[in-house]
Amino acid sequence: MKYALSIFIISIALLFTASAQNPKPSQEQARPNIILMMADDLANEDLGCYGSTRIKTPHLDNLATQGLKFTSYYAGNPVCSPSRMALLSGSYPARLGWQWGVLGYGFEPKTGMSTRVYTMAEAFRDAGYHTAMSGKWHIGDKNMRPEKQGFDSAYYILMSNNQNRDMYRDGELVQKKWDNRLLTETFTEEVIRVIKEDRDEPFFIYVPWTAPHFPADPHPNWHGKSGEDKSGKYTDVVEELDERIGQILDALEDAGKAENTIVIFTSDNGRQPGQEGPKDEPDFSGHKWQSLEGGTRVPLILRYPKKIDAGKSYDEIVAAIDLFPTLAEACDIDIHLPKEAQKLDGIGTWENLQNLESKPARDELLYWHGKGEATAIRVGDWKLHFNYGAKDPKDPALIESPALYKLSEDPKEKINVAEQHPEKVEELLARAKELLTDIYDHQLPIGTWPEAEATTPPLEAPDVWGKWIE
Ligand SMILES: [Ca+2]
Repeated sequence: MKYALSIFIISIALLFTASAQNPKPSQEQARPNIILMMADDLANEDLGCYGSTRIKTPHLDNLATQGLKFTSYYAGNPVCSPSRMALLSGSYPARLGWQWGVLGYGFEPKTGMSTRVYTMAEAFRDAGYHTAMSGKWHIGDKNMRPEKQGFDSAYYILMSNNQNRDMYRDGELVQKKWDNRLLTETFTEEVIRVIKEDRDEPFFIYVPWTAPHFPADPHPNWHGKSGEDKSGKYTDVVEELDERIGQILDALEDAGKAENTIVIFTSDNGRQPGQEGPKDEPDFSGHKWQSLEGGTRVPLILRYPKKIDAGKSYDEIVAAIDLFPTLAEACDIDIHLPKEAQKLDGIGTWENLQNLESKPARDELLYWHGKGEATAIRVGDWKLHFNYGAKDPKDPALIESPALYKLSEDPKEKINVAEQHPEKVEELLARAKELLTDIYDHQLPIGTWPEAEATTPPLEAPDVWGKWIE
């Protein structure tokens, strides 16, 4: 007994000595913080570093010179709600029961992303991170709000800035009838508040901006500032967004946290049709709601001074679904998916980003338009539209047979080479069917409100793979 007591006392003494010798890790030693920012409906042609000559985005251009600029990054879907589901779940939205549209438009409002989904925020929270969000949610109300999906603190609007006027903090209504002109400012203030907090644990901040989603209502300090006439409001809104991002980066610097923070900026889908923006020639055909490249191929900039070389470009395929496993790898987090959770489609690509010459982790991707089944697949440089053409089911220009494009030579998808490459068509169709069969076999039902009937049964096979796959 006396011996055991001595051992106990010695152990306690050693424990205290050890903790005195190993104070809490400084920001330099700790796991990296994350700031994951995502604009709403912002396209490549809106940023100077992606070729805009009309909109001035010096802070994002500077971020690109300090970090890595992606040229083949794909948002999770060409419309808001499923794009966000993909980002936070690491899975194709069809795997989570999504069928079409955005919450409040085509997507039944009493449904959303199931709480069975193990989100990126939950993984970071479970790994000891402080998780925060500031911005637009749009993937479920009631039991599917951010505070139920892994965020320790959440300051948000529930749907798009044209759909609702209430602001929430951690589930409590804190403002009715907010001013659309001030949203970017108020979400910025919240991000800076979290950055300044004195915490032992690292942070993961998700910032889904409402800008530049329509209506474009410039902040009073920016209204008319760009000097653009017809497209002026849109330009003013994007230029304010750039300036706010500069303020966030300054706050990081002032807090001494810039070196050890992974900063990401991206968009949830391409340009809104009809949104009056400057007329720089876009890199790609198509826009929001379409599976042409312009629907989902959007900017992504990643800065992490400690591990990622500055001023380079990464041209291999990376998708929104990859960010969950990739950021987990970057932060040394093992993702422990609960048994009832989703199957991940994302592929960790952190090694590739540190060694740009390495074999890419991903070389294929499925595409959806915003209104229904899967429509296309990319494998390497080839893209096959196999369902409803590139647009939507009501479009008069429906393709009558699968259409094949070689993206390096034809990024605007103008020259269908299916007849010249029938073997490629067969190969990509077969691969699409394989991937879609797996999605059909391993899907979660869509989430529903507590009192709501589960209105959407799991998808049937034709819902998932559509017209050209038998
Ligand atoms: Ca959007």
